[in-house]
Amino acid sequence: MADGTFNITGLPRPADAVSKTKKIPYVTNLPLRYEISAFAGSKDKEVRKQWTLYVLALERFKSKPVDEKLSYFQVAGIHGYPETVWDNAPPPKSDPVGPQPPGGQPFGGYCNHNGINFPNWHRPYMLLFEQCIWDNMKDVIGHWKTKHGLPDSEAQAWYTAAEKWRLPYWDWARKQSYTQDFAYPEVLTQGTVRIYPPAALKDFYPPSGIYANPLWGFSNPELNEDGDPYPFGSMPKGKEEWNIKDDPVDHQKELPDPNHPNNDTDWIPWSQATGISRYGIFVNNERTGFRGLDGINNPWTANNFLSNVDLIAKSDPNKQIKHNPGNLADSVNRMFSPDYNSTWGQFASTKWKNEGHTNATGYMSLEYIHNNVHNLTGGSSFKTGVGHMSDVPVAAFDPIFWLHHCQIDRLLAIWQSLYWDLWFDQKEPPRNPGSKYPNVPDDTETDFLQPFHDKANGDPLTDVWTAKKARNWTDLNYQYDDLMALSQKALAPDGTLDEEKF
Ligand code: TYR
Repeated sequence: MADGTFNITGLPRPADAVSKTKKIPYVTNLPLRYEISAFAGSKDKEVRKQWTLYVLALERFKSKPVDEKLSYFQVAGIHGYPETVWDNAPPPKSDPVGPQPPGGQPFGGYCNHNGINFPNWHRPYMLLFEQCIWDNMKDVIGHWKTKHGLPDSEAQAWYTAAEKWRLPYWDWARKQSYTQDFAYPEVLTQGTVRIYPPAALKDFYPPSGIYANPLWGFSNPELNEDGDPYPFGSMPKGKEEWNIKDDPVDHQKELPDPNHPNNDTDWIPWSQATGISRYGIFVNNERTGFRGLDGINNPWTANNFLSNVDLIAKSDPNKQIKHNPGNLADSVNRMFSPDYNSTWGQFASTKWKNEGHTNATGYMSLEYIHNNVHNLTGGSSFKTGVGHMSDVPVAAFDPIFWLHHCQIDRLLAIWQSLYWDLWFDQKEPPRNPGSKYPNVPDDTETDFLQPFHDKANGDPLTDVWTAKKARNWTDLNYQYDDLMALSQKALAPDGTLDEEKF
């Protein structure tokens, strides 16, 4: 049908992968999604190849022009701004105008928030990103072969490494060894990284292996005649439809808590930014202007916030946490506890809480913890520095977004391993008596998760991923590095499946 849909497939399954699925997904020999610090710091030769390819592929992906469908800019742009059509899907939602009632999603773009498909929409989104990086890895190796004469035999070892690569995650609920506390991954504090390109190509790379860190930021790939990036809101002639606008922050103005850190400004000048910032944007005196719009990182400020648990409670606009929330690890622990969450709706999204489905303990949903980490990672106050990660319409332009959301997908997979049957299990309960919240119907597992297509050249309206299609992550040919161990509890000592445990 219609011209061209992009097929989001999941990367290929290795020939030696064996499915032992009974009920809970269990497939042996699937390639692993690693924690970023283990990935970046590995001494294993094959993993070093993967790391090198990842760095070079991410750099290549980020430099693609904004009018290319498979550019970093457009893939990140699916989430919110510039609110343009992607892959022939129906147009995304526009920014709502004026004060918004609670419930539903107060943002434009394709992303799903405050709905029970929040974790499921982001699953094919990660798959698309993984596939884009992987395609760029292959291009890097192809380039080495054709332009730099890398021998076929050597290229083959690199292709093999690429086949087994999967997206890394940032486990922000684990203390980082370099600070002994909750913090950015160490590699996010460094402007440079070490890579290990083929020895035959050593003349083309710095001899030290020291290379610009593509996780450090993202600036507009559209460059002016001096080679400097245009502001995201002033794309060159012919590319204006990709302009990024300012966020009027109307949704944040409606927050009931006047002390919410986002309430100290009425707009964020994203159009003027030439690159993403982390705790980097400040208001000059009298609000005559802003500084830090050219991509400024303050990782040590971020680390201060991430390790300060009180902030989670303070930045809670809806008072979802009634008791001391503990630190990030405690939050995750409670999220997985049946005392806090006993249905899919409670676990998956802020929506249930926002619409008045309270339980005795109060609870922290995956989305709620995720929101806090977004704000803590990017910075959401002009007093201490604002960053893209804290604002939904632009968050995905920051490369750390993909590490954070891979972690969200991992937490989803852990929930599924623990409570496979708690999946769209709840009947929508009646709203609390007197609830002022509108009765927005819950998402379903067959809702189309646009704009993610599951067929090449398919029907852009119907060949679309759904929660149901993406439920079993092992069908998408990845496993999390520490989830095999969890699944292995179901294996008998001789390695066969312990039927009793399913
Ligand atoms: N700003 C949002 C809040 O305060 C959190 C958030 C930020 C959620 C970026 C998603 C996102 O992409 O709730």
